Parts: sequence; C-alpha cells; structure tokens
Amino acid sequence: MKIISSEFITSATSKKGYPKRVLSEIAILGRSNVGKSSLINSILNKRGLAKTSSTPGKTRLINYFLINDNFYLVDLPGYGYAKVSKSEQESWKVFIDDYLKSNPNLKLLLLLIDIRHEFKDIDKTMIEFLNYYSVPYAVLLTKSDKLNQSDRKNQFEYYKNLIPDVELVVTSAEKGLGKDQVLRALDPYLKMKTESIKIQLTDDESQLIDEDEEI
Ligand SMILES: Nc1nc2c(ncn2[C@@H]2O[C@H](COP(=O)(O)OP(=O)(O)OP(=O)(O)O)[C@@H](O)[C@H]2O)c(=O)[nH]1
Ligand SMILES: [Mg+2]
Repeated sequence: MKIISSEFITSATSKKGYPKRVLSEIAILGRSNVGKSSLINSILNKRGLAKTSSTPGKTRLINYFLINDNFYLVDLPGYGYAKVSKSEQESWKVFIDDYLKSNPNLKLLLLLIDIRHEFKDIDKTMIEFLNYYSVPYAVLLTKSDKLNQSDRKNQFEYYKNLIPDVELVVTSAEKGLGKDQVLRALDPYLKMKTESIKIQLTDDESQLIDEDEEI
C-alpha cells in the first residue's frame, strides 16, 4: 500500500464522538510513551500529524486519521502511566475498552512494545484482553534504533518465543525502520472491509463506501 493522503479527522472519548463516515479502522495501542504517535507520523511520512511528546500521557483522546480517503488509522491513549490521576486512568480504560470491544470496523490492532523492555504484565494483560475479544492484532517492537544489532536480534527472538503466533515487526520511527512491513501487514485486513462492514450498514451509509476503491 502506498500512502497517498493522510489527514486528521476528529478526536473522541466515546461512541458519540466517533466519525460519522464508517470506514475500516486500524488502531494503535500500547503503553504510554512507547512511540505510538511517532510511529503513525513515520508510517505516514508526516512529521507532527500525530502529536508526540517525551512526557508520557500526551495522547488523551481517540484520534482518527483518514488515510487514502479509504480507512482510519486510530491513535489511542497509552495505558500504564502512573502519573495520570486514578480517575483519568479509569476513564481512559472505559473508553478504550469500549472502543475495542464493540467495534466491528476495527480490522487490526497494532500493539506497540518498546523493544528494550521485558514483557510487562500490563502488555500481557492487554494481549489476553485482545484474545478474549477476538481482536486481530500484530505486535510492533518500537525504538529499535536505541539498540545495537545483536541486542535487537535477541529482543526479537525473546518476543517471538513469548508470542510465537503473532506477526512481529521491528520498527523505528526515528529511522523509518519497518514502515513497509507494517503497511504490507495491513493490506489483507483492509481488503476484508466491505463485506464485513456492509452487514451493519443502512442503505444510506453503504453509499459512503466505494466497493471498488483501491487502497
Ligand atoms: N529514539 C527513538 N525515539 C522514539 C521513537 N519513537 C518515539 N520516540 C520518542 O519517544 C517519546 C514518546 O513518543 P510518542 O510517539 O509521543 O509516544 P506515545 O506512545 O504516543 O505516547 P502517549 O501519547 O503519551 O501515550 C518521544 O520523545 C519520541 O521522540 C523511535 O523510534 N526512536
Ligand atoms: Mg501519543
């Protein structure tokens, strides 16, 4: 897939705020500061489109980006950031859970894990959640530019052993590593689009989707 266009559409905290136009969605999730927004910018070749920060907890809403006028890339708030108040963490949890559990348009979730870290309980819990709700997902290992080649390889093997049946991609938003592989991984999921979405659309909504549209 080639990225031809990308634009910010809207931010939401609940179903009411989801975009009116129904399209396939690819979501990006992971611990706070893991590099979700940076990876979005890297994949889309657009610095600054998704807001990034060295301070964890930057993304606090569900942000929708429209790609190629064809699908949404969805930047979710990070989880596991202790400095965010308990009540805010709880409200994020509710709206992220809600987004993941009841979203027929979500075709694939990209779960990001910092390649330098050990597999954390919170990521394990998230994977169990995704399995439980049958959300298809791939795992992207981020910030690989921070490791030398042999450590990078070791960490890849470490995660491959822990989650053997999941597509695992080594990335670096800084160096652009893994971009093509990530985009390729999306293709089969985006092709599933029209059939599954059509089922829950009214006639009016169906007109918004061009079945022959090329990605
Ligand atoms: N070296 C390096 N730094 C990165 C990379 N990706 C992200 N960073 C840095 O990590 C910090 C966090 O990046 P973000 O993209 O804002 O992380 P996030 O997961 O969106 O964070 P929240 O929105 O707070 O959950 C920033 O200082 C980025 O510059 C990478 O591939 N390599
Ligand atoms: Mg972010």
